[in-house]
Amino acid sequence: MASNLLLVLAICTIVLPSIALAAEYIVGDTNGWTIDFNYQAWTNDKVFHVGDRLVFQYTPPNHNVFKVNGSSFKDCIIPSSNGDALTTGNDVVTLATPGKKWYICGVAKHCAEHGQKLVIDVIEEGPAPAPSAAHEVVSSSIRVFIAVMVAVAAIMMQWNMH
Ligand SMILES: *[C@@H]1O[C@H](CO)[C@@H](O)[C@H](O)[C@H]1NC(C)=O
Ligand SMILES: [Cu+2]
Repeated sequence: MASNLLLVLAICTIVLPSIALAAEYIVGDTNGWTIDFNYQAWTNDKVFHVGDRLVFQYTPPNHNVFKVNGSSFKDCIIPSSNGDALTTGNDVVTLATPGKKWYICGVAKHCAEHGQKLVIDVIEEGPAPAPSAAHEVVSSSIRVFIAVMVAVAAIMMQWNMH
């Protein structure tokens, strides 16, 4: 029985941290989604992975969120259909695919004159060989090592009980 528990722990040691790796980002942190904030600077120290989430926080109807393409982003072209906008004030966007993603505010001239626009580059999750991912590779090796040690302990306990 005790060894079964340890085996479950060993599995959790491997599986749970992988799930927890999906990050959630409050866009602009405590500033939220607003005008006259440098979202480009906000992204500088962040790496966005597939599965991560963006949360746009604001007081509706002061702002909204449109996902647009690169050219609409550059020129702040607001889509004509308001139905395409996110408007709850707590808009959660799951980053489902890799590549560049562009978001703008469609209210007044917030995008064109107040910089309320966000562009991010989403990278694929997995064993990325990029140097910036090196620490993640190391930490997952440590997780596997811990899991193996727990499993070995479980097997030894089983022997002792026989
Ligand atoms: C970008 O989106 C706009 C508005 O939906 C559209 O008119 C335009 O053709 C798109 N541009 C590209 C390069 O896809
Ligand atoms: Cu706005």
